[in-house]
Amino acid sequence: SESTSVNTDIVTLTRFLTEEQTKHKEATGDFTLLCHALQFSFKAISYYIRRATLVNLTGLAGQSNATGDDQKKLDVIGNDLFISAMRSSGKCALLVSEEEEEIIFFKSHTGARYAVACDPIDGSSNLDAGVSVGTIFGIHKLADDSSGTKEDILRPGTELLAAGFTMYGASAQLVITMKGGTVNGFTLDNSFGEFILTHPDMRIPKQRAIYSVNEGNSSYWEDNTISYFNSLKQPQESGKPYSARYIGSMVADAYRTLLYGGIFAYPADKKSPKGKLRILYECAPMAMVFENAGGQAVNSRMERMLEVVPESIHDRSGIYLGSYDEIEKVKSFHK
Ligand code: P6P
Repeated sequence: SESTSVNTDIVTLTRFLTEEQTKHKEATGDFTLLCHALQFSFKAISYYIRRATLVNLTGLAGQSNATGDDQKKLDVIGNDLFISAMRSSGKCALLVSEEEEEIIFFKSHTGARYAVACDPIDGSSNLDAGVSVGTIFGIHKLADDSSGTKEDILRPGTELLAAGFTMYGASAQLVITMKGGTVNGFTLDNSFGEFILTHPDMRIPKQRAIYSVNEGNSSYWEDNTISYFNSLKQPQESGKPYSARYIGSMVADAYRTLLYGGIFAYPADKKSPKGKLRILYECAPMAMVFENAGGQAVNSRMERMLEVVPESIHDRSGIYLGSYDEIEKVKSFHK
């Protein structure tokens, strides 16, 4: 009979997390349970994002959906789903969400040792255009003597236990990395309802002539920022200038940069001196993923992004994120 090569050794995220746990003999299993709640929230958000266009969520709510703006109610649904998943896990002591002005403390979770930061639906302004959006997350462990305070989350990215994102594109792609670990990509298989390991040990190419920045801000850029991007537009040793690729959804721009190489940037400028992107749930989690994949991430002062300490839970930073050699090139323009 014709042998059909069936992969019977399917690594689901559930199995991956269980195997990860066995690497830590002191593990209680709490982190694993927290990650199961995380993966549930990604599946639920993915489901609602796909349905939003079909059932016109706001329409069914009896509200006239005159403009795409109503579509952004998915921000609220995504946020509610995430909070609910963290609450029901019982393992999250506190949660910072892009959608919540204040920290959410789960007081009933006595014994919970984790602090989570997330942007439930990053890039939501693109939702009605059908552009890929995503959920970005970072997980910190509480200080040993703490029962969960703001100080537990206002930590540098070097202390993150895990970080990653899920991009809701043609399929839901989860990229996750643990402290000191590799970067692994999972694809949601809707027939199983499981995230399947499709991109083990992701490594970003050392260099690639692709740059990703909103040129619409260039009149606000500092001189060294202008010089750097202008240099990319000149023919390189290859004889060709860099290609420009900008989607305007960080998760989509970051995922392409991770796979193809190149550089993504949202520089601090005269209009936004502290930058636009948020440290806790955009810059730091992405910086951890890119460093663990062999890339780099720095702020507009060329400081290592993971060493930046946020001053407040919604603190912002300029960011350059990408291939190792591409960040070295940025640094050469910021001496
Ligand atoms: P701009 C989306 O609103 C977001 O927070 C990121 O996902 C994205 O990279 C950035 O802002 C886009 O900002 O100013 O280029 O529209």
